[in-house]
Amino acid sequence: MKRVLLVNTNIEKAPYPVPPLGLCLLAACLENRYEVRIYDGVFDEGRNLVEEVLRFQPDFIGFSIRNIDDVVIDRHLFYVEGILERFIRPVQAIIHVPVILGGSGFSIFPEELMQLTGADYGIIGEAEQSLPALLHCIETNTDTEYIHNLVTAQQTKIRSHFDFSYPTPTDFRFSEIDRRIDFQPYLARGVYSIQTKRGCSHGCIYCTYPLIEGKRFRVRSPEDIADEIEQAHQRIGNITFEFVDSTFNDPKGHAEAICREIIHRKIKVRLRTMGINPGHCSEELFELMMEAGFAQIDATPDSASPLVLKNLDKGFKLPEIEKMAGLIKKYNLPTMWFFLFGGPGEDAWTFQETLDFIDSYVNPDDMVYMTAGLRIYPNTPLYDLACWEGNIRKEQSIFQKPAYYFSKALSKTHLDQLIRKATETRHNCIPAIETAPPPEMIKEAMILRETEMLTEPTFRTLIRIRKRWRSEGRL
Ligand code: B12
Ligand code: SF4
Repeated sequence: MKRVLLVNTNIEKAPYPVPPLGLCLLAACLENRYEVRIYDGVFDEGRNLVEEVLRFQPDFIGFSIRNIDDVVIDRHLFYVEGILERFIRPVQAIIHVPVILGGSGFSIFPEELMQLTGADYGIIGEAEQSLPALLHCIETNTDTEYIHNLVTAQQTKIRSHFDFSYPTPTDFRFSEIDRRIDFQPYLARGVYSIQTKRGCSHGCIYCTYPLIEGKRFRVRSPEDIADEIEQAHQRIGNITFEFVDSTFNDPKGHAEAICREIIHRKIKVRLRTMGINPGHCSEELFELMMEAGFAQIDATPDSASPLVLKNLDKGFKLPEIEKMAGLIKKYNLPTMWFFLFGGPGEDAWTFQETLDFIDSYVNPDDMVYMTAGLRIYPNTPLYDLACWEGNIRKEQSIFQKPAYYFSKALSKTHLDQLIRKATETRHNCIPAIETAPPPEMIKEAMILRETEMLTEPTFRTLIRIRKRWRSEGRL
């Protein structure tokens, strides 16, 4: 049996360490035909990778590139240099086997990463079918031309030629993350990631998700999802299960069906999810989510200004966000809100519209992250708009030096001032750059949680400490 080593090059541990779900799913697809091993770089950070390669002697090596940068304009962490230094270069120096790239970051910037790394192959988007097909072609020395979304060192095709429609149903397997990597370090701060579908058929102008996962929803059955959660829960015990879908409650009825299956089986787990679409929120959804075990959600309306929502092409309107906020309050479901300021048409007035919404509708116990500027990604409508408005030039690279979109009517400086002022007077509102609280605050939160045996999400404990520090003049 030939050997495949899959390397997770992500060492980011904020806001918390995320296990390499995609690599585990690929390992599940390959393991019948290959001896597969995953090297997880999150905690080891590349220190023992060379040793692992020498021991395992792989025939193929796949590197997963998840994050390119942190999307925080005033901090700008560029991860790629570290990925080259810690992972790719040391391996290329000791072994000459086909090197394959993939992952969500890679899927956004394939040409740049192929050139920079000198990799032999890359697969854009999901790879459950393409990766086994590629390995087979390499082994049998047959033509790779028909492999879905493949790039090669010789032919880093123009991205617009790629197909994001994914016509065939996805071959969803159980990731069994805890069996494939050392899951111990994740038990303290981590989560068990679950994907219930792929793709997003909405068209928010800045968003890369439809480019990475495809432009239509492809869902798993609720039974399959519940099976996966049930089995992982039996193996691991107390861990939070987190849904990593683009939006959890899309398409309509999907989230409700998953909750019903979990309730029906009496699975007692702690759940949380990113992306709740205000468009599909109902009393029934919230009731089911509470009963199924949701302990936290992320609400990402981006704006509460009717004009900006329309210009971002969010596909929902202010009354739907107000309804969602009402349900969040009614069910007291801990929520992290995310607002993205500076989009097309944003000005001081629209900024105030969103602030008014926060003041009137958001539970003050919930966290609100305020981001200034929208990261411009290739192949998005925002990219075209930014070129047209002269914000960026077509020949300009936005890979290593990311470009951010700011509305013509509100400069970055002015927007920063508005955000600073808004966050100074609201203890639960935080500028995006401060996503990691000061270490002393985290320490205090941990002590408080332990002594008072708190089970609320940590952000709620942090909000209370922030409020106190503010009143004591420590913040
Ligand atoms: C869920 C998510 C989060 C969650 C993670 C929760 C969790 N439990 O995992 C949270 C909110 C915490 C988060 C945080 C961050 N995220 Co995030 N996140 C995502 C999201 C939506 C899905 C990731 C995921 O799990 N996908 C499901 C798995 C199954 O897919 P996958 O890993 O991509 O794997 C498939 C393919 O990519 C491929 N593949 C993967 N590896 C390999 C390797 C080889 C060799 C091959 C051939 C193929 C291959 O095959 C796999 C199976 O089909 C993506 C966007 C997206 N739609 O991809 C952004 C995304 C990855 N995040 C992004 C960023 C920037 C971040 C943060 C840095 C933001 C911040 N400043 O906090 C942090 C970093 C956190 C960390 N510790 O790394 C960016 C990265 C792009 C960039 N600019 O760098 C993305 C792409 C979103 C975007 N802006 O476009 N994130
Ligand atoms: S709904 Fe979310 S995932 Fe879908 S396009 Fe809009 S921002 Fe992206």
